[in-house]
Amino acid sequence: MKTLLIYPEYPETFWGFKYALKFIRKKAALPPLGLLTIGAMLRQDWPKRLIDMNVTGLTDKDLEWAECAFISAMSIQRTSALETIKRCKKAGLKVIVGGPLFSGEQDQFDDVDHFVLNEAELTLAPFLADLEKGCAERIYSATEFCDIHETPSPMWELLNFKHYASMSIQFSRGCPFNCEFCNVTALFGHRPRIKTSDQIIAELDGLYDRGWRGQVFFVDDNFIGNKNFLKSDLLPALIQWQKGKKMIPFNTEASINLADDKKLMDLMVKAGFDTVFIGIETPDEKGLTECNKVQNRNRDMIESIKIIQRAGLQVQGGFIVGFDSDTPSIFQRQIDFIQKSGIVTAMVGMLNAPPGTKLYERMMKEGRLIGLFSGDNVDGKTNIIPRMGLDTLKDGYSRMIQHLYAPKQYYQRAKTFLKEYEMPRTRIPVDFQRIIAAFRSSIRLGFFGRERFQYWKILSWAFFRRPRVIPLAITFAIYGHHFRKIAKLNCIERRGI
Ligand code: B12
Repeated sequence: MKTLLIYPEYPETFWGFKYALKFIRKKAALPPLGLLTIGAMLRQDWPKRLIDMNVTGLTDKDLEWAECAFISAMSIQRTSALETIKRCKKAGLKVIVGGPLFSGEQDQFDDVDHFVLNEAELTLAPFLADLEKGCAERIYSATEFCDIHETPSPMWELLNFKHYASMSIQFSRGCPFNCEFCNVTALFGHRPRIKTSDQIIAELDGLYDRGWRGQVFFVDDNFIGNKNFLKSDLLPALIQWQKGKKMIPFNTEASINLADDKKLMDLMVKAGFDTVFIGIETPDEKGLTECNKVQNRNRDMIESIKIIQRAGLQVQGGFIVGFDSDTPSIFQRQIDFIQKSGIVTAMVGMLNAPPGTKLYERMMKEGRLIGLFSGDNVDGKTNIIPRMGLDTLKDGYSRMIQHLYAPKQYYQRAKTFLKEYEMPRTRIPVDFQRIIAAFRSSIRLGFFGRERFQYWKILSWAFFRRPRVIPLAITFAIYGHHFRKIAKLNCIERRGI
């Protein structure tokens, strides 16, 4: 069966990096790993085409060629997913969908032929078997979690690498913690399930052998869910794998207790990790208790962040305002915390209740749910009625993001980080792409940008004090440009201008 694997378009978002990608002439930050994995699970003799609509259009020719479409999406891609499903149906294709968007919203997608939900490792084979017998049902779902030792390597050959800023691989699924607002445990379970080191090395080899030399994102919910295995098995294997190659930089997501394990941090840095995203959420102990963020409680979080930065890992952070215990003073406290932490990429969102979370259930019981979760927790919208009042929350939030991404504060934060950061010795050499990006940023930001003063100030500081961090300073400048655009866009949308 001729198959299209389609990833709908996402709107402009914080993590979409649309305005930053332009500097390096890339079209998307990351590939659709779910679809590449599905591709490897379908029959080998089915001809397949990947259409990531974020890098290429879905043409009528594609639709004429195909017999069926497998579509994957997050909630944020809802609009494009609906349009795409309609087009596929009109072209007479069988439409099969899966991924986070479809797990709780089947009633909104009348045109879909088959929902293959939860982890495809469990639901795809029964669906395909029934399809072959001509008796496929409309919905396939699972209540268990799969063994990811069985997960095949992504079908990299479907991908045109040149459009992407980074590649991604997945080592584990699930998270040992239970934060009230997060749907990871509902989607992927509480016990982290891990792949073997051999699986990971094979996936990396697949990328490397096809010529990929750039960043690789380990898209784990919490990379350090099984620390013993990391220290005794995976990280030594990665260190070995990097030998004789140009260092391939890795990044991932982890919990803040990473700071408590010096050996783990050192091994991660040695293996090539340079950045971790951490859910910090709030400096307020009451807020942390409320959302059950036990791993962040009773610790000096600023100090933990600095420990990680000094170990050689950049910390990116997620922050939330709008907890029941928050008072209007929270906005300034968050600003002060973020500025002091040197977290340059600070994703600040309003508390939202995604379906499937404990928070969603609580809000439902309390009669405080208002509408659908937009799928983007940093768009200045929420689907709950906050205790402090919606207007107070929105105003405080708006002021907060304007302040945090304003050139002066943003570059100040970057400098705080660059001073603290213990840059690992093993860095990738400056490549052509970076040189072009540096040139473009100097024109776009250094001459025409409203940040031009700050731009040259940080570069001259780096030039005289820490020349090795210049490439990073330029990267931050480019990210800052993107964040300001997104912040502005969200504010304009909210005010209905
Ligand atoms: C990597 C990642 C990203 C990457 C981008 C991914 C991409 N290709 O664009 C980045 C960092 C950019 C990102 C950003 C965001 N993300 Co994100 N992200 C993830 C993460 C950590 C891993 C996804 C992944 O690659 N998994 C590995 C693959 C193999 O698994 P998978 O995609 O789930 O696919 C499996 C099944 O779902 C199923 N399946 C999937 N698709 C299909 C299709 C068919 C037809 C079938 C049969 C089966 C099937 O089978 C696969 C194998 O089991 C997940 C969390 C998670 N653990 O999944 C969150 C997650 C997907 N992200 C989420 C969110 C909310 C976001 C943001 C909106 C956050 C924000 N506020 O900005 C942004 C928006 C993105 C944008 N571009 O605008 C949510 C989505 C929730 C939802 N209901 O939509 C998740 C689940 C995290 C969470 N805690 O809630 N994200």
